[in-house]
Amino acid sequence: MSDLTKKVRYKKDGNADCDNAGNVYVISDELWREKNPPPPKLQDDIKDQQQNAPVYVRSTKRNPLKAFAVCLGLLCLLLLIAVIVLLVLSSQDKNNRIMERNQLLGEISDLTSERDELQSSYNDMKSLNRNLMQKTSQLENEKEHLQAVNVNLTKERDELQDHINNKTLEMEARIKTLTKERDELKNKLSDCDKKTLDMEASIKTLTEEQDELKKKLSDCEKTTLDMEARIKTLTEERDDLRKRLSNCEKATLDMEARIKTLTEERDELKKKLSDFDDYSQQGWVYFSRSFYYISSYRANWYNSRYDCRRRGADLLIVNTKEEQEFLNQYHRILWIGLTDREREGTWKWVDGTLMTISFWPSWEPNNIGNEDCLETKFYTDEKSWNDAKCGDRNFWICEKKMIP
Ligand SMILES: [Ca+2]
Ligand SMILES: [Ca+2]
Ligand SMILES: [Ca+2]
Repeated sequence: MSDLTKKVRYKKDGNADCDNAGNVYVISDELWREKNPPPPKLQDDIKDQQQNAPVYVRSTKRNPLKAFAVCLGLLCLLLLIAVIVLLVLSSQDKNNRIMERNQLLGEISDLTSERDELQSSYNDMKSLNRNLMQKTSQLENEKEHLQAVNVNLTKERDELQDHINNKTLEMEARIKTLTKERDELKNKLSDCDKKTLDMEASIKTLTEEQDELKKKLSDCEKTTLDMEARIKTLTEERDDLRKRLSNCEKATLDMEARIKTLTEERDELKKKLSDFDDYSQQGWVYFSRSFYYISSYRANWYNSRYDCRRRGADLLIVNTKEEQEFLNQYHRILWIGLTDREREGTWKWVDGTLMTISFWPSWEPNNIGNEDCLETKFYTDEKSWNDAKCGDRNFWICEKKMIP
């Protein structure tokens, strides 16, 4: 078998064409069958196949050209197999030896190159080994350092783990607290939402009330403006009425004062009228706003004045030339109300006023024997006055001034 395989490989390596290669496999199969006959069952099958062959012969007989071509091919195949067998048989030994030598040389060359490669690899391995040793030493140092670091890290890890555990507990407690607070906040938020809704409703209600109040306020302001205008008008009317009232009151007061004055004047006139009646009935004479009374007997100046005062009057005071002429009409020596008893030469009327108008004759007053009271001794002349002694007895004339 191995020989046959070699033969076949040689043919493949010898650049034989594909048809020849197929023939080689057929020949090798036949040769293999010669050395290894099939079992009886298989031989029977082959015989059966050979017995079934006439089926194809019978079919070729139906096509003469095809049968001829098959026969020709078979003949060529047989010839080619014979040539190849001869060539193989003649050059097989020589080629085998050359091939074996070449194979040996190639193997030697391969081994040499493999040795060189192994040597190089060995050197590389040695270098690598040194490097590995150094690396190992470094790695051991690093390992020790890493172990120390590992210890520290383990310690730190434990501490961190404890810290984490503590923190975890704290965080859990805090989370619990926060959860509780969150629930409370949720409840508060819910209450707040409810309150917010209530407040929104309240705000809406208040807004509506505010709008309503604004409207009322606007109406009120309008009403207020109207009222203010009306108040202004009423105030003006009031001021006018006050002014009129003030004027009226003033006029009333004036009228009252005037009425009072008139009443007083009326009462005074009534009294005067009554006095007129009384003085007229008592024999008094009216002249130029005064009543005059002439005594019916004689008396000194003092008693004469006393009598006048008793009658509600006083001795006559000469105020005008007309009154002096009226006085002289009686053609009597009469006491009148002029005296210098208080200070000699200073003549005063009985009402205390100084003498301003006088009707002395050129030789009077002479004050002979201390003459201090005035009498109308020279009644026939306008200048009828004479100073006489107050104790002398004369008629006298009283004056009651009725109208100032
Ligand atoms: Ca008089
Ligand atoms: Ca005198
Ligand atoms: Ca005299």
